Amino acid sequence: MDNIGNKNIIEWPRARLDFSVRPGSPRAAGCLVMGILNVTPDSFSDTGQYFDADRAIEHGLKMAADGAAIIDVGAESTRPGSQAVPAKEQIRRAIPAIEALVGKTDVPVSIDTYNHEVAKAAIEAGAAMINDITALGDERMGTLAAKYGVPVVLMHMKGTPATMQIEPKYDDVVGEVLAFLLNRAKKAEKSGIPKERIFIDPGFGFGKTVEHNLLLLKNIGRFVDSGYRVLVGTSRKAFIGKLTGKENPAERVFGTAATVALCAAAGVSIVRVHDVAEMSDVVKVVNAVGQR
Ligand code: HH2
Repeated sequence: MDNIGNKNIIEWPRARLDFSVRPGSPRAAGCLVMGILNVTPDSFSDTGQYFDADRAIEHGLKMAADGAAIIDVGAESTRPGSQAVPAKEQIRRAIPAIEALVGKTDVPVSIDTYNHEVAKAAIEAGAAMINDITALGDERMGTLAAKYGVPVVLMHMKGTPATMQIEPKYDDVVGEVLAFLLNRAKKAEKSGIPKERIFIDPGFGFGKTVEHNLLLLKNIGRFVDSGYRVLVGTSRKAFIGKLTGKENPAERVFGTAATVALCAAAGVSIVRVHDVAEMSDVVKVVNAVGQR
């Protein structure tokens, strides 16, 4: 990796992330866990469990206690076939949970949105990172991240959540997704976001068949080799259900663990998961092996 190779710690005005396997270790960079907090009535896995602000806050704090290095708050489901939620409603859902979590835990909070108004409100409420599934599809998002000095996650998606799973096609899924992400990452740098604050994410399940997801997972090392830090979100997704025969997302924990272990072993920096306690154990073991 160039530029970020020896930096196992990234710090910015609002927070810091330490990727060292052993704090202070100059050698190995390990994988961190991002916990998913969906303040939504209709997410594919949580299906409204944390729509109530108090329950969302309680769950966020539990994920922090279970080992999450970041809590990712989302106020709009982007499951296949879902419709967009207006910014005002996303703000109404997300801000109370963000404000409470920022006050009650040191674990940084990220906002999962592609809407710059929602991201701005979240940052003003104390969020420290932006997770954008459209990879700065709206350029105002890049300007915002640069202005506040917060890291961004740039994710690949083919189409929109409403249409993305209708026969997605690629000639070379790995090459095309990687080229798209590198292009967006360069744009992000041009808008003033330093390279070490950019994470790229292939977007598992976002306009991808089972075959596409498997090829991306098998070749995740190519994304790591790009020189940008990589974030991966496979947690409980449909392709894991198809491979294991588990229709209920809550039963996809072991399948998810396999993907998390593969990613951590390949040098992925962050895994975005529902099952924080379980996946923290997975990354602890893989990180310890990686340090040898
Ligand atoms: N996946 C989901 C949402 N946000 N962000 C990134 N960076 N990467 C992902 O893979 C990703 C994401 C979808 O999962 P979830 O939040 O559990 O479901 P829903 O969109 O139904 O709320």
